Amino acid sequence: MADTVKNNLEPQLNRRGFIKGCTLAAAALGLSDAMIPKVVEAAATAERPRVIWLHFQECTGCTESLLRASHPDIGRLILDIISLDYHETIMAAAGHQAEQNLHDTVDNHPFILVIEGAIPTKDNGIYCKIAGKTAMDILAEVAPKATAIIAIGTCAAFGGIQSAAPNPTGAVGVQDLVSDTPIINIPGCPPNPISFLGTILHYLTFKRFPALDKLNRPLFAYGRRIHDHCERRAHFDEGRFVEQFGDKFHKLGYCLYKVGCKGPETFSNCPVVRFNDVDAWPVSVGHGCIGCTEPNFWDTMTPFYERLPMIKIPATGIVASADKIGKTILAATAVGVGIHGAVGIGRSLIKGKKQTPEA
Ligand code: FSX
Ligand code: SF4
Ligand code: F3S
Repeated sequence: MADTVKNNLEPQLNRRGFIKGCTLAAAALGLSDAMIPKVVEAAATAERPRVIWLHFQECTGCTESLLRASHPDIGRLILDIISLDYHETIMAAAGHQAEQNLHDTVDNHPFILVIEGAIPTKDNGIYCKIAGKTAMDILAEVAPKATAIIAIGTCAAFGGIQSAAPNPTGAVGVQDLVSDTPIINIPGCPPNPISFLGTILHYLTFKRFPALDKLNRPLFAYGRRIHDHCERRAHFDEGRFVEQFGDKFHKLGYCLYKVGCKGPETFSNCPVVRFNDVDAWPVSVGHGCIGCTEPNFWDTMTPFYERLPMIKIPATGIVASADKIGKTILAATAVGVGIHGAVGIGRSLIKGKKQTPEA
């Protein structure tokens, strides 16, 4: 059996890249510089956890962004610190040999299960089959034997685009079908690779998974709203908005709220960790956040280019349309601003189904 999936990606990281990747992940985890040697040591010396990676209903963007990112240190580091025993996209094995690899690990070793993609449940799950079995059956067979499940991407976490109305295949996220195995959700469509890497490195360094929110998302990556650490926030607070894409306010870098930014309702670290080696994120390049880390965002965050309808100022009871946002109304309070969409995204944050290991 292959200890690690043979693949045709780039060669292993050199020492400099290894340390750089660990340092980036440690920063994303919110660890102090003093902890970096401990993270590096854990990554270098720990027994590599076996990982089974299953693909169901998805676009494979999660894998592509993770392993072929324009930040090669991150993708290579992930492959260096885990033993990837089964991964349909990059493994060289095929057919019966691939199935044998899967069953050898599942039946004989502890392993972390990574799920990418939603699971269709309608008509007994016939809309996604691999090796003659439905995704539902494969999940039911493999999930109970896993140490923990990492649901990578919004599809695996919450159903994603497959579950958007009218959800023709009855697609759901992993946590709707699995109840007895700890689940860590790493949503995003696709998610930032650093959030996955940080989760694995936390597990290697501290022997436990990071603390989670009520939606089973690691708090280090999903603990704060986009809006609360956005570089355009000063424009929002001063009532300076882009009115339409391409206008003079867009060129001046004003707030994108009126052209649909869902940052006020979205929990993610995008403005801080940014993406790839170009150090950009959607809002920094002039596009609003579409809320891709939140459950049901294809339904609840659309239309993507229309603003959230109402703004509430906590402690004052003031609720106003975006047109009235500005110095005058914000001067009424020093406690901050909450945005409330018509669809109750905020409410969904208190409806988590289960808790998994805490830090
Ligand atoms: Fe889903 Fe992953 Fe969106 Fe795609 O494969 S989270 S469709 S970008 O990337 O599962
Ligand atoms: Fe940033 Fe969007 Fe909030 Fe404006 S509405 S400050 S662009 S997150
Ligand atoms: Fe997604 Fe919004 Fe970040 S769209 S990538 S959560 S900025």
